[in-house]
Amino acid sequence: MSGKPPFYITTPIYYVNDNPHIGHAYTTLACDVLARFMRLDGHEVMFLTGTDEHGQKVEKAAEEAGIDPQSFCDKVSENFRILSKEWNFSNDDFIRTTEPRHVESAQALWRKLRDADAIYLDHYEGWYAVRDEAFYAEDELTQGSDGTKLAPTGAPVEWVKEPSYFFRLSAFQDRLLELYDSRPDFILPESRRNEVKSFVAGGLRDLSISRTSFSWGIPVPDDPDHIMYVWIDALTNYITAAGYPDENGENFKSWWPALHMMGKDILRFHAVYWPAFLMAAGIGLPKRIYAHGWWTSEGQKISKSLGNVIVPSDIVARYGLDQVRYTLMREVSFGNDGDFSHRGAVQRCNHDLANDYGNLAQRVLSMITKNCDGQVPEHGDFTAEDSALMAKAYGLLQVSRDHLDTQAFHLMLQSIWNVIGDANRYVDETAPWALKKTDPARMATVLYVLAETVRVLALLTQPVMPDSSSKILDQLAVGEGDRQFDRISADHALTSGTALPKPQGVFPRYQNDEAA
Ligand code: ME8
Repeated sequence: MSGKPPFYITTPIYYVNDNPHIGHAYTTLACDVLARFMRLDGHEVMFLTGTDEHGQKVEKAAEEAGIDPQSFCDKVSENFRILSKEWNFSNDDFIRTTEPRHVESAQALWRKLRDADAIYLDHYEGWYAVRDEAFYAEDELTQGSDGTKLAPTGAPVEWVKEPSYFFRLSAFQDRLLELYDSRPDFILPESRRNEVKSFVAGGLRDLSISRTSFSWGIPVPDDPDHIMYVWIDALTNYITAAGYPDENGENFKSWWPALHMMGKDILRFHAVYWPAFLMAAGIGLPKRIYAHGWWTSEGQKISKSLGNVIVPSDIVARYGLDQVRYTLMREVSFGNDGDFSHRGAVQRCNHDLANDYGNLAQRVLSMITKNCDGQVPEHGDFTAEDSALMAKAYGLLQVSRDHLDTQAFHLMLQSIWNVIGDANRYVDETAPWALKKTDPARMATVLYVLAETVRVLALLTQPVMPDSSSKILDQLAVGEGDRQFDRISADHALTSGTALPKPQGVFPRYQNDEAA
């Protein structure tokens, strides 16, 4: 044990009415990068993803596919597991809300809420959008071009009238506002926190939390005419996977609370409803709710009707996996909306990866092969420039920790690329190829400094680009056991005389460059 606190991170669980798209891949990728970073930094990590399988939307999709809901869920859920493999996601668990462990957990939470008098039986009459699986008030609706009523998200709504259990959400307004004030980084980014605050300050209505007009859901304990509203069922997955209802078990105590990552569209469920449920049940609150932005494609909103859905496996086939992982994490200030374009992706592949990073590693390793017998060179005394470059590289670990503490992936990558830029300038300024004749000992020192800098860079790019970083580390003969972040210091610097394998390029240029 490292003595560092355990780290629990979750993606939303994805509806199985749809196949994976870039939105799913993006949320899970961000979690994967954090999970990998924290593991490399010596934390025990639980990284959870999974599928949200109940509710009217999934029931309808199964009906349309002409199969029973459970077989439908089994089939589509598998596509999300395949996405995890294809994108090299390192999730430790994959939860499905139709699993017995989850049904037990959701029913236990329900009983707890009922026993705390946070639930009462009444009738619901109002608007419901199946696409969002959300209830809306009349004054939130807009008119579609054909006069139909639409949710603020653009989803069609229908009038629902049925008996329903309610959660006393209105009783939690003050406690929620207090929470947002006392823990300013509970919701990030800050602009989103302000949105949530003003929503809650505007007043909260009690929340309908059961349905009787269809049956694809978890039965309400002791009242099987009702099934749970899909969001109370879905949110509970986060504690199920940590061992709930065994609240006093070792698992739950060590993992909970979690950092929840999601897209901005589902922030309200996570930042308002979920903490209120937990408060009512006397369970600790999440560590953080982070809502990231949305992607457009070539400047356009992504939608099935426009036919511009970005399929995760397509972009990986086109640009390469690590190239796509890097592009998505670098292209946008995390938290903001962003645009995925072919031109942007090619620029990242060719400029940042092939030219800047790849070329640095390749140049250094080839010069070592040619001029230093393919061994980590001997070095003499370091000049101020040598030491400055290596110190800046070592310093990146703390810089990266600080950025990832607020999920600023783009800033971490910018800082790493600053050092890549410094290293490339150092190559040009020291001109080791010219030193070969004039001062071979100095050449060896320069190449040592560069190889050591590349080692540190490759350790730090592991969370974002696991395979490519591993290839670079292989070429520097850094063993599997020496790839944790505690090796980022001069004490673990490369050992002169170590034989290195023949270097190979790691980041090919994107050819067939119609955008250039
Ligand atoms: O909401 N860009 O499931 P879901 C970025 N089951 N992110 C996007 C996006 C885009 N264009 N489109 C969608 C659900 N997303 C619930 C969650 S959690 C207890 C239950 C994101 O399959 C979106 O913001 O609709 C969300 O985080 C996820 O992809 C889609 O989730």
